[in-house]
Amino acid sequence: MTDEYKDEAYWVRDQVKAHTRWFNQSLPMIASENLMSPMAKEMMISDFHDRYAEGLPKKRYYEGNIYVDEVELKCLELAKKLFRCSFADVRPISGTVANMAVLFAFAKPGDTLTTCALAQGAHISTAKFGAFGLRGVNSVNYPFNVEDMNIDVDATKKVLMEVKPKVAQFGLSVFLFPPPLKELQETFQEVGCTVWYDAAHVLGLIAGKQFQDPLREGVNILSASTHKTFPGPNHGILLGENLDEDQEKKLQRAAFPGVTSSHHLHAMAALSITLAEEMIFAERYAKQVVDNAQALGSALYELGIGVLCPHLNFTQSHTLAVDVREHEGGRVVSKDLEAANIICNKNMIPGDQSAVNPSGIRLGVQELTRVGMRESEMRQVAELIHRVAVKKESPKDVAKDVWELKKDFTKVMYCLHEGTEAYEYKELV
Ligand code: DSN
Repeated sequence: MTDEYKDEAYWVRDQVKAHTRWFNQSLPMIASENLMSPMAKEMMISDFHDRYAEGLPKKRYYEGNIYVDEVELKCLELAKKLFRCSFADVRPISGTVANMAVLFAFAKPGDTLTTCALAQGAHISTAKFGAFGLRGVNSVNYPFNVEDMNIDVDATKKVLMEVKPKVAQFGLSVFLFPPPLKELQETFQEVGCTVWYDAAHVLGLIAGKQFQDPLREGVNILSASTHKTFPGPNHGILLGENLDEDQEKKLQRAAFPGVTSSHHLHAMAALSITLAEEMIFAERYAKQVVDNAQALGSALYELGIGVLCPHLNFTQSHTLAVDVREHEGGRVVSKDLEAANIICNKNMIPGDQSAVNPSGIRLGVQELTRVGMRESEMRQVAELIHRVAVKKESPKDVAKDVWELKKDFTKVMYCLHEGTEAYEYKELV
């Protein structure tokens, strides 16, 4: 019996090792993932993982938090510096948990919020069956211009004036272009709503002064996960600007004890390190991410693949939305790409009714950029995708060429200890 469970423990470890080897050989292109720096990763197996901290630094319920408090205070200081804002809370343990905290703090059941629709790329937490629904709020969707994959400004002004939302929420999971916050700012003021921006996908771009600067464009509260374009731990963050004391307290109370008891201290330490690293590397990294996404968009488009928004240079972020309905649709194409070790996801694109059988795929270049790829590699990536998706070559054959390309890009860049192997499993001896 003892041996049986010992074998199972080792079996699990073997699966993780096999996964790690696979990703080393692959082109990971899921738009919501990234690689942590070696120093940040080290924090994930530190003793911080095994401890508890409830409340705010220096006001904890438990003892034993002397060093934890110092790290969390540093984390808050770095977050406020990097994002140039007056409020930060780093206790939400994920992006969705951060969103739940905002909902608890700023909306009551029955309140009306405005947001984008799921079919237009909104995050699942804004859905009736997600965090919005759980909080019992009513949501009204912004009119969306599918040609430009963005909110229609004039029609949205009318909707805001009509429904007078308590909170106007922005942010997408297929986040190609900045929402027109500046253009809507006057209307926000007239309506008197709180403006909330879910920056999960674009946090690293904002840190690197790309995409847009929501906290300078009328946003009061920014929530995010910290592991997409921002290359930190799987964790959450809340940032705020122009909040009064009462609003800040409400957010803090929502973070604890509202949606967490102890937060994840190892991840908070990893976040602190990533924030410091991003002070040094964010601008260079974020610029290359956007350049790479546009280069990949244009290479795919030249190969005849239906990347959305060619008239807008395809994207201003890390993400491309690609219509593959002519090539058997998103479900088939994403599976075939996976078999060729190109990892992406099927995705709804405007006009789709079915999330399980959509016409599109979503591609993100932030991880390929993180391992040092640039525009010339993006052209090679486009050819590999074309061979699988359009020419229907055997994925196994293409996988060999995927490895030919990837083998020179397995080290993590744009961080301290740059050049460390990125996909390494360190075994106990
Ligand atoms: N659903 C994740 C994504 O965009 O992939 C974000 O939580």
